[in-house]
Amino acid sequence: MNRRHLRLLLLSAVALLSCSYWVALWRRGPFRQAGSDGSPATLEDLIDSNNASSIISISSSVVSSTVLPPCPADPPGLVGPMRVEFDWRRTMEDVRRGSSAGLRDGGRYSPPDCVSRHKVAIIIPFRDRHEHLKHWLYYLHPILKRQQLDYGVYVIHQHGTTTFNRAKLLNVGFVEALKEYAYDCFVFSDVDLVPMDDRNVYRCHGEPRHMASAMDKFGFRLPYKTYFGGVVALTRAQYMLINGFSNTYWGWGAEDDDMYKRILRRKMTVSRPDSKVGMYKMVRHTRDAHNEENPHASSQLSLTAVTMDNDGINTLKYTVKRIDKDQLHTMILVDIHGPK
Ligand SMILES: [Mn+2]
Repeated sequence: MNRRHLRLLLLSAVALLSCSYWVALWRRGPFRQAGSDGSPATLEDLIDSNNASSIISISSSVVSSTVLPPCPADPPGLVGPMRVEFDWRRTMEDVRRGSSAGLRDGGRYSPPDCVSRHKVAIIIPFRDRHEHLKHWLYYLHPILKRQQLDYGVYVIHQHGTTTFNRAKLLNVGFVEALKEYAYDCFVFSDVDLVPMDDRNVYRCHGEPRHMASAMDKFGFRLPYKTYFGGVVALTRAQYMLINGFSNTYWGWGAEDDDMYKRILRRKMTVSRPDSKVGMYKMVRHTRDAHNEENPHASSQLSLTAVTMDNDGINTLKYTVKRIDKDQLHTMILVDIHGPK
């Protein structure tokens, strides 16, 4: 069998797999998750070995026939509880030295020795918090690598000085990340939150995940039972089911409560790590300028059920001003058309 035959054989196998995947998806309905209804998780394994980039790598590296195995379900290199100190003498050079190994341009990474089970875009809403971003990058890149994720870091930088809109920036990040790669999971994280236990894996689950379940500023527990702030993870399908997040919460507060209400409204629940694994340390800071408390929050929040279908990913409008690819992250400067 010569090289061309082998290639043909491999390509047809891949085509067959992708056909059966779409048929299986069609039979399940658009928003069902593999495995969540008790069925075997083999569909997810198929999806992992079935994306565009692995097709390319199979056909181009067939001579050496080094097809990577899937990564283990439990990443073997995790260390558990970690000490987190925000050392103000830390420089960006320290961060690059400690964190850039194995990273591709734009803060992209995939494990060198196995095919990750999770394609994760990490979306960080941002304005004028470079000091915090430095700490975040310093701690998170090594953690995310140990977690064997196929990931990218997207910093969504709100242009101008109009009122901050966290949830709308997260919507922008979702769309912009998908333009680059077929991510299946999205972790939406504040820039000042660093996990204190790497068993809190930055991946998605069968239900939307609230990851920051024990922040230091709330005494390492939830401030209230329905809290959904700080760091959350949703699959692409979960996110689409709730029409993304609201675009209309200008200023501080309640946009995360709106997310929670959307999730309940779509008959999903929220899962969380326990209060040990879910521990987070927040960089101490004062309230930012141009992020005053949203005076309309409570009236907006009382209307989520009626507004959510017409306020979200289907009504999102913004203008990208520039995209910068650093080795540690992709920075997207965006005009989100704030109120005058
Ligand atoms: Mn904060």
